[in-house]
Amino acid sequence: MAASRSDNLAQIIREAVAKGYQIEPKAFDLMRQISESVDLDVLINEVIRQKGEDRTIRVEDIERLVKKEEKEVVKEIICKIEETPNFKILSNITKLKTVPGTTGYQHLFSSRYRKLLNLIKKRVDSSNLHTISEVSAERSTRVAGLVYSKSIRRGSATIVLEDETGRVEATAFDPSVVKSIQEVPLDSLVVATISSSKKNIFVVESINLPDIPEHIPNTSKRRIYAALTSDLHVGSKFFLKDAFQAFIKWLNRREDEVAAHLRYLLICGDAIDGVGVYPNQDKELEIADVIKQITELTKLLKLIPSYIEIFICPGNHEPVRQAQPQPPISGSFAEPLTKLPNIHLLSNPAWLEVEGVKILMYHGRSLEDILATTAGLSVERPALAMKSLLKARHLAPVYGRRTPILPAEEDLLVIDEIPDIFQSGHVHILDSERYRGCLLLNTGTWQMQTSYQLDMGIVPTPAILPVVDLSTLQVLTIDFSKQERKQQDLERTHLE
Ligand code: D5M
Ligand code: FE
Ligand code: ZN
Repeated sequence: MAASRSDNLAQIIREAVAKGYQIEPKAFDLMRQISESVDLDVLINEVIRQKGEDRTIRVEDIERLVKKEEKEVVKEIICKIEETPNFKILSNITKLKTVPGTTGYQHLFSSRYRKLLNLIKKRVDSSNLHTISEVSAERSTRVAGLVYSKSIRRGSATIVLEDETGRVEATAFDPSVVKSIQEVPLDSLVVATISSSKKNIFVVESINLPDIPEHIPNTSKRRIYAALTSDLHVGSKFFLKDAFQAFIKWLNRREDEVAAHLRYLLICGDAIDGVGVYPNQDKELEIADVIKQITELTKLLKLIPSYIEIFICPGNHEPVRQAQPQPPISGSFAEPLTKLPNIHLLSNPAWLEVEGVKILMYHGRSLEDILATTAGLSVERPALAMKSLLKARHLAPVYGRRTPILPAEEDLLVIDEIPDIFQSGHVHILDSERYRGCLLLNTGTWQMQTSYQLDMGIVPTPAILPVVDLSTLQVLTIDFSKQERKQQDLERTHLE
């Protein structure tokens, strides 16, 4: 049987070629794959009959003419032929050399200092850099130091900088320098020029973060979409299962051009709600067992077409170490998920390259600390807090607040490369910002407002999915919270 089918296919191709037609390789591939379920003889004759000047038989010609009841199968095959995934996991932290206790933190901070100093030297004029012990009243001195503390007053700002040689306190009066001090995150590295005033106090003349240069982002050659999301909280009574299922249905129907060319789904932490994460959480759980939550998550993700590659990094609700960097979900917790070949479990943070586009995924726990310690930022615009992280070139600069950091030999939370897309979640508010060519996206949530968030005054934006066109890095959003769905250009809605 099989032999006669392939003979038949060869015969059809010979006939088409004899009539002066060429068959595009992808179309050939498609013909081969549908030869079992479609009457190719009739189909190709019809294609040829309808062809005009163009004598190449293409995938579109075949797709247009297959019978209605065969369209679904053919569409799925076309997706696979046309868009084999092209991704690389660049950094996935599975093992980390930890050093216990105070020594560990000393190592960590000296690693942070060295790594950030190397970055800042590329960006800021770092000639004549001195140590803090060399600051003197005689001349103006350039130093690199970690921000130990800062206090902002009306018309001035005082900062204490620290390096391995000591600390220095200096005050800024120039309004633009005062503003810069307001914006620098605590425990981040800065280069400052410090001089002495007549009143014998040190004055900050300038202050700079490592920052990023103007960046030309990488884009994919072909039009292909990635859905970036986070904070599903499967297992919570507040998880919007219906809306998430509407998203899955939309993916499967492939009715619009975005759904048809969507090949990646990135889940940036808090995929499940976990157990014992906050006091009295059990009262708000639909599923009170972590494995059962993961099984439910797997059930949902299994409904997503298998040609979509899914990447999941942990957040603060996942059953992994809370100190950052966090390893991927593993062991028995990972088991249900790893049964699906299109699921990739990543660390938090993780770097990946998708269709040539470099993406940094970080759940975003430290956003709480940045928001709490930096004037001028608010929870409604988490992408601006992400911008602060990017400028500081560190994912969790603020030490000793809510973000637990692992004491280790190397500080892996330094942002050593420039991402094309920087994704975070955690605050449950969809927001985007472009900074020097880099797209910053906080990807919202699928969880309704919880009682805790109500008390905190956090108003989430659930079930609105941002989708990135990887060929342009434009973002559109699809609102699954309503029956009537509307696609919108995310940045345009900001401006309205
Ligand atoms: O976090 C959901 C939201 O709640 C996010 O905006 C942060 C905020 N949140 C969570 N935990 C805390 C604590 N401990 N203090 C202040 N704000 C918090 P999720 O990680 O989904 O629970
Ligand atoms: Fe969350
Ligand atoms: Zn979170």
